[in-house]
Amino acid sequence: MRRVTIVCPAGGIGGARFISGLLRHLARANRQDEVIVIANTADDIRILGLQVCPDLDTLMYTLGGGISKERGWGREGETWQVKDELQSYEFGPTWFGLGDRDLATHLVRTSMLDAGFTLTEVTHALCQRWNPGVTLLPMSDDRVETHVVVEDDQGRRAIHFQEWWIRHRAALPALSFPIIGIETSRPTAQVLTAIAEANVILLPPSNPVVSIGTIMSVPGMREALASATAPVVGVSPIIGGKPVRGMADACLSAIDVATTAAGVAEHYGPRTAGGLLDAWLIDETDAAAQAEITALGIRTVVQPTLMIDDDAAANLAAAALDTAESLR
Ligand code: FO1
Repeated sequence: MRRVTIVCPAGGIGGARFISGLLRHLARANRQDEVIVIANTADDIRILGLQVCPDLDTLMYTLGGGISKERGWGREGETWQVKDELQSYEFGPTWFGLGDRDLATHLVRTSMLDAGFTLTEVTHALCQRWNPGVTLLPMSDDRVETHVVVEDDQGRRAIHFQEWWIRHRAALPALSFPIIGIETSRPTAQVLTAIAEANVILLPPSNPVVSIGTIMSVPGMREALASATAPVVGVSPIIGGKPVRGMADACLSAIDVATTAAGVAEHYGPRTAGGLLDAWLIDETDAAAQAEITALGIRTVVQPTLMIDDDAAANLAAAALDTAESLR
């Protein structure tokens, strides 16, 4: 079988689990295909002088075997000496957990960025150690940051996405998600080439607003996807009206999108009308929505989408890949 190039725009935890399942499926089927991951970087935060890239690191650690399975982010076997020492100094945002092992990644990244390397070059260098089994590309080398406009007894203000996500557990109602720097950002040349040369494009069940949404907000990205020859198949991150993990519901309600498999499909839109999707995988729980989504012009496949274990993730990825290949 000819080598297939599979491109996955992805966020952190959900994206990493799906892509890990995809690699497992390809290995199981003894296929030598190439997987290129376009990672969201709008979650990034500069903290204590260090550039932290949560989605890039979650993908790199998960696919490279270093992830904390319990947390879904950060390193297995992590220690927190530096964090405790900072707390003793009452210094820095104590709500952001920087582990001792994880800090080394941020020190290497920040030093290389300060030396003038691009985030793409830095990510490539870090992956020399982790060997994630994919080509891991930041969506852009330009600095972009998702902030959240909230309103509470302190009045209306914008806080960094990570503060909203971690410190407030997304419980502060979000009024909007301004992405600082997005207007002047651009996809990297490597990202545009990957999309143009892809045979298949898969959208994992990542957060549709602050992961897939931010990737697609980079000027030129949606156009690149629209003009790609590859079919685009997405997986619903919503099952039975609830996000599988994380707090996508808080994000979706903030942009007036229904927290349903159909709502997200409509938000992404059919490719035939300038949207993202050729096909959409929904869980059996949401089978009743199949006709409604198909009527949008999006091929809809009912398939278990809960990645309860590695095999479930591999089966889901296989179904998405098979659906895409049936559309080629
Ligand atoms: N998530 C938390 O819930 N608490 C944390 O203290 C935390 C620290 C952290 C440090 C580095 C990193 O790469 C990720 C971290 N995350 C933490 C997860 C992160 O907020 C999320 O993975 C994404 O940004 C949301 O998709």
